[in-house]
Amino acid sequence: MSIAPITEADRQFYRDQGYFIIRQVIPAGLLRDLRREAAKAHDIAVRLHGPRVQRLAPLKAHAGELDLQPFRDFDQIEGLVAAIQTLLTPEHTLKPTEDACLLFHPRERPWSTEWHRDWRDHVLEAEFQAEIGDARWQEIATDFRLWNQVNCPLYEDTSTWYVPRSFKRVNNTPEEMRVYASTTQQELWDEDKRRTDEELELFCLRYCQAMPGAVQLVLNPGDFCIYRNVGWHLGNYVPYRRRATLNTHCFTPAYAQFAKDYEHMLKAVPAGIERHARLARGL
Ligand SMILES: O=C(O)CCC(=O)C(=O)O
Repeated sequence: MSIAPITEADRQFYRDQGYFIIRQVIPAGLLRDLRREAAKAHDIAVRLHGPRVQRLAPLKAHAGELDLQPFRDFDQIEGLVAAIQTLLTPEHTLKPTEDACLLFHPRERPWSTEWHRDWRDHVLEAEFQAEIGDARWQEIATDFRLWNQVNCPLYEDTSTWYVPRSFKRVNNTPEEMRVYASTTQQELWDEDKRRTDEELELFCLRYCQAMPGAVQLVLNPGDFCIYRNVGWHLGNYVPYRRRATLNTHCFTPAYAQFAKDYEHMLKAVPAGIERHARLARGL
């Protein structure tokens, strides 16, 4: 099995839309081994954080119970790094998968994350304006050395929704903000069971569909979807749709430097989306 060559049209698509799917990168034998370890990882995550846990990270923290070899083999898939470098830049590498995480379906009850744009939505506005500001953010958000998140599912996965091109905009549209503000993470999580499971499922789905221009990503086993995570996105989950999806990153030294330089700003936010995401992970 070989990975289809990346074309100039593919590069343009990613730069314009903010997402691209490299189809079927995982060979069958490796897919079998990853699925086996992912099933164990899900059991560990549920044991540690409960039946609605979203993720287990980093995988290597569970080396005692997981066989990490399939995740290391994933890093070495023939032609994968070359495809990433053609799509992005020659300085990109794949973050070691044992440092990354797996995303799971809930074993009980549907739920959804809020619509969010990573990083930008996780810092305080006043600090953001003082330290970065809109003009610099425009450069940062469209710097292709940064913000290349990956979802690579082991089973068909339609959980992720994305708003193409939104990563390029510093300011959200009023309609986007109206949808964002139409609910809260508490309501989408519904811990106190105000809705039946079906009501909650449809409520979350309506919230996904309400976002102008949003597309539901349809990923098949082994599809490697790269998306600019500073664009609007969310994850919407139901217990009947089995999910084990590698969630990782195409990495550069510039990204490591950015994370180091601005780490203090992320820590400044005690509430908001990031806190809810941690709650969902049981952390
Ligand atoms: O589940 C997904 O695909 C997206 C998850 C996400 O965006 C988050 O947890 O912040």
